[in-house]
Amino acid sequence: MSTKSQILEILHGRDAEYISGQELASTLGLSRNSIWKAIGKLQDEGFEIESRAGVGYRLVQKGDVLSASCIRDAVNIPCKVHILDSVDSTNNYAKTLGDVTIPNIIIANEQTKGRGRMGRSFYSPPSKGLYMTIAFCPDFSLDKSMLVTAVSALAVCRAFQEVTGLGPKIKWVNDVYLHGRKVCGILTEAETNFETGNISRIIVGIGVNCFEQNFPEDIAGSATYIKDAPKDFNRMALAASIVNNFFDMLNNFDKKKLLREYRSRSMILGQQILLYGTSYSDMPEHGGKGVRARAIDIDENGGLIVEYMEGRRSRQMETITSGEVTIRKDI
Ligand code: BT5
Repeated sequence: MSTKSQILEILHGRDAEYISGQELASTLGLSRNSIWKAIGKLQDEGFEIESRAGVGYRLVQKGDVLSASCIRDAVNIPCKVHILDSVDSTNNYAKTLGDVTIPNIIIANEQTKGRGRMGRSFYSPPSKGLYMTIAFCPDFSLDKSMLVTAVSALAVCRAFQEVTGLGPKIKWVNDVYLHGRKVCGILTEAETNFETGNISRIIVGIGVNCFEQNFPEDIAGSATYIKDAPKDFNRMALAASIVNNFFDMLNNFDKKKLLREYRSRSMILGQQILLYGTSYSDMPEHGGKGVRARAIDIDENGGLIVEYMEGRRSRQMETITSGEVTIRKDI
């Protein structure tokens, strides 16, 4: 954990009480000058830290601090929490960790190379979103692993409901939408043990736009943030709720119930859609035109059952397990 994160964590834990520079310095084994510099950086980043000569420092507004101990306290399972100021990608970081026999939760204030699926990027500016990875060793079958992305999307929806009162929708397979725009993307990755053929580690990356209002041009028309959140909304509460809901669903796995909820949260079922493949030229951003189809149902492994509406497979049904879907706007 960086000095800044450690200081924030200590100040956060002290509520609004002052703590002297000397105490911070000896707790962290640093010089008072290093503490002073780190506090200055935090103030530049917008944290309201008051400093009073001869008394010390205090966090005026608890606001949106990311604190490992607070998250650990709010999470219902034993886990290890890593808070990072900045990282290329929390999913990449998760892959460098040794032992994840207890789940590891990695949260960064910023990602410099946030990743989406199929080589795409995920815009992750500092202090504006929740960029989190849950890394764990699954003790379950492949069957259940196939539904991890669906479980993650549902965990995000439930957490939104709990923390903000908002009811987002899921766009198959891994996007969460608010008011018709993307507010969250999920990237699920797995590492396999080649000797046993089992999945040795599951890495679930979740990116939520919390406060960003000025998106880059390419996503300005399709992305959104949590506009109508309560005043005391903060990323830690959302993170803890996502983690709790995620493990609650996996530990009390009820496939039927889960799929029922997934279907009820789906924004595409019954809709006319365009279906894109996963090869470079099929992707919409590279000129792929997509195939017209109707979204019929979600199958028991989380696959999307579609009925084609054009081409040689017109009127035929198929279950899609990967790819990209958009809702048709031309009808
Ligand atoms: C995703 O991929 O949406 C998965 C995003 C996963 C992000 C998390 S953050 C923590 C963890 N660490 C990582 O490095 N990644 C995970 P996909 O469905 O392929 O969508 C990517 C597309 O969404 C991009 O090509 C853009 O069009 C759009 N996009 C990028 N950034 C966005 C944002 N912040 N909000 C909404 N849309 C965005």
